Amino acid sequence: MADEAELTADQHVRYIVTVEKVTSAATAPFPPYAPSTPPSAFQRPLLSSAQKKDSFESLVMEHIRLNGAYWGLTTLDLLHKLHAVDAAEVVDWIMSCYHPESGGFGGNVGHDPHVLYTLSAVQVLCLFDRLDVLDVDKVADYVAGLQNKDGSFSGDIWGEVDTRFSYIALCTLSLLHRLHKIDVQKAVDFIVSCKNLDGGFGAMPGGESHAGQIFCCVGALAITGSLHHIDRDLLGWWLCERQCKDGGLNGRPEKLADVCYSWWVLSSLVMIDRVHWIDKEKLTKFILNCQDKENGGISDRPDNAVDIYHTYFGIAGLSLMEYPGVKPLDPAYALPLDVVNRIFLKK
Ligand code: GRG
Repeated sequence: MADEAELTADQHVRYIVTVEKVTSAATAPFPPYAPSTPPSAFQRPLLSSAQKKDSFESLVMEHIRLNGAYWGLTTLDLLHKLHAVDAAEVVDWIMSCYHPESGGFGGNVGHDPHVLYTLSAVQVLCLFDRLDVLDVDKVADYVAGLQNKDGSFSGDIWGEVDTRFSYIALCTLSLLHRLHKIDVQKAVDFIVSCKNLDGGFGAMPGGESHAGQIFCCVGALAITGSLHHIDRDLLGWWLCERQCKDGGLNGRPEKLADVCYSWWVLSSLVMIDRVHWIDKEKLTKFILNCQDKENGGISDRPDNAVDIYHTYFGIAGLSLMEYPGVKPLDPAYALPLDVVNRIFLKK
């Protein structure tokens, strides 16, 4: 059975479009920053079923709706189906999550700003080539203002520090061509201070190596041209040991495989040029076996419930393994390569 598995792309597109509409219907009806714009079709319930609006997925996505938009829309683009949504409506909705006073974006309409959602907003605008709607310096100042004296970044005004936020800040500022607004050397020094003896990286100095944090640190070092701080063989060995007997990848030793690590681990391996150390055929089969072939979507492990996060990272993993019909993704910016090229060639 595993040998015959194929990517059921059409079903995934249908699933994503449905989730996008259902979860957007669950958002607040009157966005505070767009008084002159009536609620768009992207914000209106497009499915008549009230049950759908109260679906488990739409409820758990409520506070991270902007992340969900990034996962779903990037997947559509990877599958050459970004035109399945109305770009103007999406951009309107993204901007209804913007806080003009701070320059940051919230996870949903009326939610507090945080760098996590600010990067997703910028990434989605990049997908649609609509960075022109932003006050770029205001957004960049918001992100730059979160850098701490030691070079680390907080996620928002409440001050939590994590290498995730270092990556997010560097990625956002680079996409906006505003890296000069921060102390890049200090940002790099902080990331290097989170490197462990096993070659991996944690959330802060002394934190356990974890594939998600490794992606963030390797991505941040790639964006700043600082990959020379990495022992590629040592880290490559730790990362390729993440492949389990079932072919899937885990995030750290003794843990179960999960489709999302197909992205966190593989993208890191691509950036340090060690992706050939993974058994791609076994990993491809693992991902394909996590599909709901009838209703679309991909789950963390075979036979579990699908969600938009695992659907994106499963297809992102296939993209990094050059699966036919899936666009190539940039491993550092987590955006389709053509989008990244457009941003940096345009300047
Ligand atoms: C633009 C792709 C992109 C990312 C933005 C938010 C972020 C930057 C990166 C998150 C990196 C990260 C920490 C990913 C790991 C997510 C995850 C599955 C955590 C689960 O951790 P545990 O301990 O699970 O619950 P394990 O698998 O270790 O049992």
